[in-house]
This record gives sequence, structure tokens and C-alpha cells, in this order.
Amino acid sequence: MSDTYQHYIDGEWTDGTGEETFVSENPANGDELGEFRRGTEADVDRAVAAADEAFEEWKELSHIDRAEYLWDIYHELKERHQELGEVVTMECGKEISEGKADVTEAWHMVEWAAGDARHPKGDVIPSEIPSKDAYMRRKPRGVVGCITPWNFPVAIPFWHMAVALVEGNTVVFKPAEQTPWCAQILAEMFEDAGVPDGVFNMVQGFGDAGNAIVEDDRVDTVLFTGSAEVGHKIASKVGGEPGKLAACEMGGKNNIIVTENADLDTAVHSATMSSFKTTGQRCVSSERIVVHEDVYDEFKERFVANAQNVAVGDPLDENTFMGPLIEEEHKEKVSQYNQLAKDEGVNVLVDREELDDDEIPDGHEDGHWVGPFVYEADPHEDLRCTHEEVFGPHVALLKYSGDIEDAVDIHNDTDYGLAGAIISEDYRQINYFRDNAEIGLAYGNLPCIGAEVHLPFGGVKKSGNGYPSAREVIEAVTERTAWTLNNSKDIE
Ligand code: TXE
Repeated sequence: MSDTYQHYIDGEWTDGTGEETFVSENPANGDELGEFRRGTEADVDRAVAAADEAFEEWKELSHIDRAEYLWDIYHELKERHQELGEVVTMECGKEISEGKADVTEAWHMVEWAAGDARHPKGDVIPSEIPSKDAYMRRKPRGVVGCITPWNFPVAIPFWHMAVALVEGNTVVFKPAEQTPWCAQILAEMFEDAGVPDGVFNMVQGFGDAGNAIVEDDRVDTVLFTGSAEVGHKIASKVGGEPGKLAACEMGGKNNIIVTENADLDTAVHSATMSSFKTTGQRCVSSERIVVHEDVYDEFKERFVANAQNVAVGDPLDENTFMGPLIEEEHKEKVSQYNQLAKDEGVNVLVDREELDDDEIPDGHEDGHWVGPFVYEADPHEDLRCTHEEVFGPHVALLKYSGDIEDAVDIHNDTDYGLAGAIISEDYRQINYFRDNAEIGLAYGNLPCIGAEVHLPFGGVKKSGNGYPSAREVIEAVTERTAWTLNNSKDIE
């Protein structure tokens, strides 16, 4: 083992071919957490070759035999819950209950996928001709490239990989450059579980390594979660190659609608959780709260009070509600959007962008700190701040005066379509929202904050194509064969 953490390719730890390394930093205090090899195109080439070769034997195992390896990983995730949760928190800055929840979500996904191995997939589709039998079988596609972001550094890799592996594919995993330590631990778990060489490969690194996966002809499916910009590039590259598939889940500019009859306790709680948890860095975080004029003043008063009071601080402290942003570059982006909102003439209600000195814990002066930024704006004005994804605790209150149709029109007036919620006591309004909101994930009387692992997780419009996660990922990682058998001597 060298001084720096390595790639895991074909069952071996390796420095790879590149000279460069990179450092993982704790976003709460700037501490260096470890040094990692930076993967090259040649490293990806080797990883894909190993995955391609390993596929021939892996695909011959039964679903149940493949799932056995995942059960070992499931147990290790549970045993190392606290330790890995702390690593998540140290590396991506979300507070400790969220760090641990990331690990819980990972084992739920593994449990679901490994348990589902007991349900072989296929459909009987009776032939139109009585003497024939017909049915549909699923087969693995081959090598699956998994390119993942930093905000759920344990859960999202398993969203991508668990079903893909159980279905018989092999994997090349390129984790986010901000969270290589989490990825290192995941790779150790695959090694400890004795997963056959080449079935799981990990190349640490940046976008160039991700791009090498996308451009490799031997990669049959690319699963991506990350920014809209990169996701669109991947979808258009892969879309030009017949026989290759990409399922991409990108961000959103998500809304919560609060109607005139809403339970305001639920509304204020939902908006607070959805806007500020993970410091607004979830793809399902809400940056637009669309509130009916009849309840606007009361909602505003209570939400603003929460935004003034949420505890920003050391993410390892259990009393912290919001940790830091992931990196300085991202803090600058959030700060620019806060300034843009002011330049666009909104009415600022809360501006905690610069925290007071006593809010920053001792020894954490180098963290990437921001607090909530909340403003009110006209929902019918075409402002950039209310239409572009910020990915931070930057929230617009948008007052509406008409009926549910007007609220949903405002909701749909962004290029994105990932997630949204309605808080209402009227089932007709709820049903209207369910049927007309242009989103992949819709919530009624709940915070817009996550989803049960087996539900399809993805969006429409600029937010994605396909589902790189959970049950629906099966469409991207399997081929279908329509089988017809003639039981008669006559050939029709
Ligand atoms: O994402 P990137 P970043 C959004 C959010 C955030 C922005 C940027 O708005 O501010 O994206 O975040 C790899 N070919 N979300 O920079 O760049 C990269 O190395 C192939 C929303 O983290 O998309 C990493 O592994 N791969 C999102 C992964 O793609 C490439 C969560 C994501 O990086 C590549 C995170 C390329 N050309 C950010 N360039 C969500 N849906 O929750 C980069 N990568």
C-alpha cells in the first residue's frame, strides 16, 4: 500500500498510471482527511477491461448467489454505522444525524436489492396463437458505469450499484472527487465481502475519469447523479450511440405549495426541513415556497423565525441543524445568487450569509459557512434567482392569490421537474397537484426531502432522463428478450 489511497481495479489496490494525487478536505474546518490517487483514462480503460472480462462468469451465477455478497456488505454497513456516518459528516459536512441516515439509506437499498433476488424478473405475455408459449426474460446488459455526486456519498453509489450487481452486471464506480474517503470504505467492503475480481472496480478522480467511462465503447449503461450541466452532456453523448443507455438524475428548482386551508404547523415544518437540511444541498431541497395570500402573513412570520433561528455549526455536534457548504467555490456560487436576488430587486427577509463570529465553532474558522437567505418575490416575474438552481439555503417566498390551478402554474414555471410538495387539507387540491405538477417526485402533506428507497427516483424536464436508482434502475441495467416457443408441428 502506498502513502496515498489507491484505486481498486480487478480485485487489487493500485496506484494506477497517473502521477497526480488530490486531497479530501473537511468542509467544516479545512482539515485534510486523506490523499488519493487521481484516476486517468488509462486507469478507467483497465477497470472497464476487468469489468468486461468478469461479466462472463458473474452473469452465470444465480441472482441469489450474487445477492449473498451484498448481504455481507449489508451487515458491514450496519456494523460500521456510527463510524461511516461520521466519515460522511467529516467529508461532506452534513450534520451527524444526516451522515448516519446516508448509511442507513445505503443498507436499506442493499437489503431491498438483495431481498429482491428472490423474485426473478420476467413476464408471461401469452401468445395470440394457442399452440405457442411466449414470455419475456431479462438479462444483464454488461458493464455499468456509476458516476456519483458528493451529497449522498454512501447511499447514491448503492442506488446505482445494488440492483445492477444483483441483476448480473459488473461495475466501474467513479465517486465524487469531494468524497473519496467514503468511496474508499465502500471499496474495502466489496473486498471484504469477497466479491470476485473485476465485478466491482473503483477509479478515484475527477470529471475526466467520469468522461472516460462515458466514452468507453465497452460500457453498456451509464448511471449518473449530479449537475444538470454534466448530466445533459452525458445523455447527449450516450444518446448518439445505439445500444448504449444512460439514466441521469440531476437537480431541481423545487417548490412547496401551501394552500389557503393548509395546516400551517405541517407547512412551516416541511418548508424548514426541505429548505435547510443538508444546507439546501439536496436535489429535492425546496428553493421556492408558493403560499396562498390568505395564510401568507402567518406562514411568513413563522418560517422567517425558523430561518433566523436554525442552528448552524459543527456538523458532528448533535444539536446542529445545518453544517457548512461543501467547498469554497460552492460558497461563492451561493453568495453570488444571494447578491443576484438583491440586484433583481427582491424583498430580503433573512440574510444570514455572513455568520456572526460566535456562531462559528472554535477551530472551524476555515469552514465554508453560510446561513439561510430568505426573500419574497413576484412569482410572475422572470427572475434568475427564482428560476435557477442555487443548491444552498436560498429560499424565495412566492405569494399567489388564485386557486390551485394558479399555484400549479407557478410551480411548473421552471425548466426543472424533480420534486415538489403540496400542503393542503383539500383532497381535490392535492389530487390536482398530483396530476398536473410537472415532477417525478410528488409529496402531499410531507416535507419534500427524500423518498423510500424502492420508489422510482428521478425527474422530468431538465431534471433527468430515466431512473438511476432503486427499482426502476432495472430498466437501464437489463435487456429484455421476448421468447416464443412453438408447441405444434405447424409453423405459422
Ligand atoms: O456536480 P458534477 P458537482 C448540482 C448542484 C451543484 C452542481 C455542481 O447544483 O451545485 O450540481 O456539483 C463527475 N463526464 N448537483 O460539481 O460536476 C464528477 O466527477 C462524466 C446536484 O458536484 O455534475 C462527479 O463524480 N462525469 C446533484 C459527478 O460527475 C463527470 C448532486 C457529479 O459532478 C464530468 C450534486 C464529465 N464531463 C450536485 N464532469 C443532485 N442531483 O443531488 C464531472 N463529472
